[in-house]
Amino acid sequence: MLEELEIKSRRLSINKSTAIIDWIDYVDPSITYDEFFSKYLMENKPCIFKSNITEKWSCKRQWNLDGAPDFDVLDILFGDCMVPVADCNKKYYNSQSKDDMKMRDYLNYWLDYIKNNYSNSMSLLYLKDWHCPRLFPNAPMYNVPEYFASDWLNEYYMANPELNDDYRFVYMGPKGTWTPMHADVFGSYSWSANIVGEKRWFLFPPGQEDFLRDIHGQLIYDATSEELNDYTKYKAYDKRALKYIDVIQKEGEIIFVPSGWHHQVWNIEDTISLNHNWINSCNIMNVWHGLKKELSFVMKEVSDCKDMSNWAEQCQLILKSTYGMDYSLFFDFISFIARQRLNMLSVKEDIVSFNKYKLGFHHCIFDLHSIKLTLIDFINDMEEKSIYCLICEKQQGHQLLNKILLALQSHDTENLST
Ligand SMILES: O=C(O)CCC(=O)C(=O)O
Ligand SMILES: [Fe+2]
Repeated sequence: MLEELEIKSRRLSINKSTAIIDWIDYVDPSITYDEFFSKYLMENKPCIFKSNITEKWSCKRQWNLDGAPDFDVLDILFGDCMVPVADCNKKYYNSQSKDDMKMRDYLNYWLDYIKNNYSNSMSLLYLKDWHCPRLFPNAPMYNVPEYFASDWLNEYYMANPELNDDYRFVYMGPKGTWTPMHADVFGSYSWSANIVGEKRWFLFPPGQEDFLRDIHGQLIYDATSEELNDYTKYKAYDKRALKYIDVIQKEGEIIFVPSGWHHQVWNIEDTISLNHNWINSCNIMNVWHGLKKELSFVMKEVSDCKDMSNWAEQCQLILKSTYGMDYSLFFDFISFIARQRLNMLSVKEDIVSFNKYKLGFHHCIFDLHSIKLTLIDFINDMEEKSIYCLICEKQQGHQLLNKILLALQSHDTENLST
């Protein structure tokens, strides 16, 4: 039996900026989906779910042995797999240098590192961004909690396996491994659950990262670095004005990281975590604005070649390779999500996420409403930049918009429209 993901019939608040807060709420998994939706997703506010939320997960039973990673089990399950590993002591541009290695070799390194008392004469290796759930679809691991189940990004990639991608990851590493300052891909949300161990998080409300940029606009790599006190380089840094959350996430807890919040993360114990990046009706506008901003940036960077006949195409290529998404992919993504919802209304086809949840009617309307607003802005932008024909065929954007408008109209959504 599928559980329904439903919200109250409500308005979408647009152009609402995130409040600057320096505290984080702890929430109990007795919170309703609708309450989480309005309090945290719509408000773009972080929170931590208490550890009973992961109590029944099979990976907790299997991978965690008395609060430490069960190395034997991990070796049996995944030993032969190639995994992406970052070297936390090697900076590569504004990230860590990464390589692939065999899981068995990684586990042996980890055991060796513990045996050597976490000696800093050894490398500090962190297995991260591993698409474990996609690579081992039959291994029972976890149930996505309902709060995170309206997940368009994974809905799109899981329904299109030929794209060979998704945003469901496993991270694991010894005490001391860390992730430098960043905001998540495409301005997505993330949720992260500790299966073993503890993490320390610095979370910066949107805009606060500007205090941490150097005179060239480059974001600091490590927010604890002494470099920030160099006024000639970090002129915007103001220790007393800077607002951020400094919190420890314990074993079993899940942290919700909102859209556009920069963060830096340390494993303060040997830690294994699971995380998803996700996009839905509440942050799709942020994602779109992020993409638009990035294209403007690319266009400015290569403005000296504007006379080239295929300049606009080249800009899209650069956007895809540096940002991971271009306008065509974005259009394909929102079109897919919209079509699923239009089908749900017209031919009553269920939208099922993570084999467990089915989208409720009001949720579906809310989703379509947010796609409508995004699509209007997207079409305007393509027309302004004279790239409509480059991104979609004929009147594809307008046709989709019309279908959405008609569907919303026929489902009597007067009270929802802005
Ligand atoms: O756990 C980490 O090291 C980083 C996780 C992260 O950045 C995220 O979940 O968004
Ligand atoms: Fe992140």
